[in-house]
Amino acid sequence: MAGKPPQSDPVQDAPQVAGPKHTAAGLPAIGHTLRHAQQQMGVRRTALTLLRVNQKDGFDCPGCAWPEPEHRHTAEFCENGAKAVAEEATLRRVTPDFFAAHPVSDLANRSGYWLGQQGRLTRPMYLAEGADHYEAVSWERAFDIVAEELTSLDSPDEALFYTSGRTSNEAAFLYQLFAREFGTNNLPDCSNMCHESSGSALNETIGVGKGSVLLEDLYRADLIVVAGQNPGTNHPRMLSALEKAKANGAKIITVNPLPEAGMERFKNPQTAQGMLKGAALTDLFLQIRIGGDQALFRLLNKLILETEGAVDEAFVAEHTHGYEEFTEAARAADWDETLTATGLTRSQIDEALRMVLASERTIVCWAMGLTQHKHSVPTIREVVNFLLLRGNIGRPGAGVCPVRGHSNVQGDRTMGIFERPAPAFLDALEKEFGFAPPRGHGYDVVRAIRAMRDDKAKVFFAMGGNFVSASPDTEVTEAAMRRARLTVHVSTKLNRSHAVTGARALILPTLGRTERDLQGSGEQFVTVEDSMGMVHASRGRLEPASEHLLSEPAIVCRLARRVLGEASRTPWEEFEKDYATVRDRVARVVPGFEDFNARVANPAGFALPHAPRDERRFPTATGKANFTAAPVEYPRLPEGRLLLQTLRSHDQYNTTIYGLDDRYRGIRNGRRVVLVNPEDARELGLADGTYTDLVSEWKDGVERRAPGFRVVHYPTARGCAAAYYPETNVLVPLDATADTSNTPASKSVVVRLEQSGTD
Ligand SMILES: Nc1nc2c(c(=O)[nH]1)N[C@H]1C(S)=C(S)[C@@H](COP(=O)(O)OP(=O)(O)OC[C@H]3O[C@@H](n4cnc5c(=O)[nH]c(N)nc54)[C@H](O)[C@@H]3O)O[C@H]1N2
Ligand SMILES: Nc1nc2c(c(=O)[nH]1)N[C@H]1C(S)=C(S)[C@@H](COP(=O)(O)OP(=O)(O)OC[C@H]3O[C@@H](n4cnc5c(=O)[nH]c(N)nc54)[C@H](O)[C@@H]3O)O[C@H]1N2
Ligand SMILES: [Mo]
Repeated sequence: MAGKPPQSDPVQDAPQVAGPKHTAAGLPAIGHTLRHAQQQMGVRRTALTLLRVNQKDGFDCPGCAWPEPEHRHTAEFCENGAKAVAEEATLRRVTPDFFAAHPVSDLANRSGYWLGQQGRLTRPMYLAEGADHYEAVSWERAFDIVAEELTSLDSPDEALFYTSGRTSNEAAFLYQLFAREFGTNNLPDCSNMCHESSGSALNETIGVGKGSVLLEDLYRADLIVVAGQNPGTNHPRMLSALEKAKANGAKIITVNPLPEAGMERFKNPQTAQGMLKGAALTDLFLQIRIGGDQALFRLLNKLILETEGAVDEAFVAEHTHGYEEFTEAARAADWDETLTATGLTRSQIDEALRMVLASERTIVCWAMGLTQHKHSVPTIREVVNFLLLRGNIGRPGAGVCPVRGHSNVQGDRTMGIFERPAPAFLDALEKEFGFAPPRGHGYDVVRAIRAMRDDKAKVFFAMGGNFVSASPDTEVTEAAMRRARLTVHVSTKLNRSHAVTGARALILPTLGRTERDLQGSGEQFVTVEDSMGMVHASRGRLEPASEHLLSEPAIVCRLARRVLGEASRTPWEEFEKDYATVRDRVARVVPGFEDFNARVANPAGFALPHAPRDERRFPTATGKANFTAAPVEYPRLPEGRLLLQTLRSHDQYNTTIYGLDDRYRGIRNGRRVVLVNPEDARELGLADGTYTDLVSEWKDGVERRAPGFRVVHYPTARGCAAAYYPETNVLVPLDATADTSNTPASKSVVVRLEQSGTD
């Protein structure tokens, strides 16, 4: 008996299913782009705005962190970039009248989609203790409220300063400076939930927590492995780069439990030929079981070791450490166990090996499919082992390529948004600004939630993002947020974090990337760093959504003056007036930013130094690139259970829902779907179209339930299931995190499917 979807969601969630598509982008994508953009912005504004995305004198696309090609087309059409822009440049507005009409209790019952559709925030809004309506307040009053709460804490460590990844370098630098002058390293950020595992693994093994390839390297590679990533939806411009790499002779191996449209076929909307034919990007598709990647790479490493002449011995001898221990572990890799862990066949792995051995220059790209598991850090370390074996780091056309998410998430970390800052960074801050920064480690996202839950943190301040929806274990997180004294969100759009609040709450509306930023010294630009460590300027041109908006740097500077007062010797007023003065300080504090202002004047921007890439120097504890030898792990499933990954549809940007379709996966008009392999579904007795509850099972014995998901028979790997985030965050236990990086394991949740209404 099929149950019914819950009626509580005001959005009519009635999924229709047509089966997966094989081709991504092309003309239909352009059509969708324009339709979506015009609904939000109108025709004229659409044309003017989209023409400025990623142009030399324009703004950086607020979508993903994929780098710009050197020769930028006018409007390099990217459907999802355009949606991100339209979402921000929309003409819809949320005014004080809106809040008068909608009490918070009402907002808390709305879907994230509905909240986002209301438009741009226009005024600072305050929710007083016990009140049910936000009311407009002046900026002065808003800063007074934050100051009142911050200065009455028993310790600065009772405050949390979260950052999402759209924040510019300038705002991020000021924000961490303020938090540290205030006295805490509690700077959790979205990266904790995202590529933290990559940073942890790369820092330890190659000494730099960032990718080691530039765009040119992709064009020169012989082999590109794309593992745990869905570029057709999340990094569409990457497909053009892969297409170019292929034209230059590269082969591509895709490792994914799902066949994802863009990797199968890609129609490049920039070229007439690409439009007509569409290229198959993937040469070998390894449809892996969720969490099987470490086992796969371990076995490939064993096979490389067993092949005469396959190891780059000169590189290994000169540049690496830990080879003996690693080879011992790798030689013990077992075929049978690997086939079980990966669900692959022997001939597929043999074929992969042939391609690996035929390649002199190999790049491995990855995203959330590798970073959000319990054993993510050892998995990424195994990828590093794989590349080191054949000397594939610090050589043109080769290297590690973690593909970042938010457009400036990498830059924010470079600017010091980190709960565990390096002592050298704090020394530099101390020297430049003449205060003693706190030295103890702060809370990351998961620890911040626990701290609020346990009343150890009482003020939550967010520079962007949507903390309650993005975080794991929604019910736990929401209860934790509600315990706070004050929650503050610097935001462009309304989201659930504005409705699930502390005793008091503030919404501080801010300028987006697309908007003109006028300060005392004139029009400002900001800077961002992409996934490949290129830094460049971003300049908004649109009229701000409201005359009451302040820029993120201005908000931080005014707040800092109000909270820190005379005690701070930092020239906050000057920083607010002229962002170039902020960049002058960054230049003196952050290595690689020497002459920042002069260099960023070059429209192409500049590359940050990367010792392993540039000079095969590995600034690790051993002074060499480290091989590692962790035991192989993979998820083991109890009978009748599936391993659920929580992922993005084609119509969302993280917690921002653009629409209810996932075109490439053939799903329309609904998000409460769970994709299940037809064989598994048959064994579980779940016909396509059945409504089920997803129930997550974790060792704490707590039952976490997401009701009313329509089963969709879908060609995912056996034993695996997929459903969208954030609807399924309720299923991810707070304590289920990656070892070392503490990233929520949102790609490996053990679930059982119960027919809705049966129990
Ligand atoms: N349009 C759009 N663009 C975005 C975003 C967005 O929401 N919308 N989000 C941005 C952000 S913050 C990020 S971090 C990135 C996210 O970019 P992605 O990492 O591409 O995002 P996900 O949707 O989480 O997709 C995870 C992919 O990994 C695969 N996968 C899952 N588990 C495994 C596994 O165990 N092994 C392997 N090999 N594969 C696995 C899934 O099938 C899926 O293809 O995109 C950024 N860009
Ligand atoms: N289950 C599960 N959970 C996940 C993931 C997953 O794959 N599965 N992915 C994780 C990942 S990779 C990430 S990065 C996090 C994302 O976590 P967050 O970064 O916290 O979430 P977003 O949805 O990107 O934030 C959207 C909000 O940011 C605000 N915003 C947009 N632009 C701006 C701006 O320019 N300035 C300011 N101040 N605010 C702005 C808007 O108000 C909008 O509502 O979620 C994580 N959570
Ligand atoms: Mo992310």
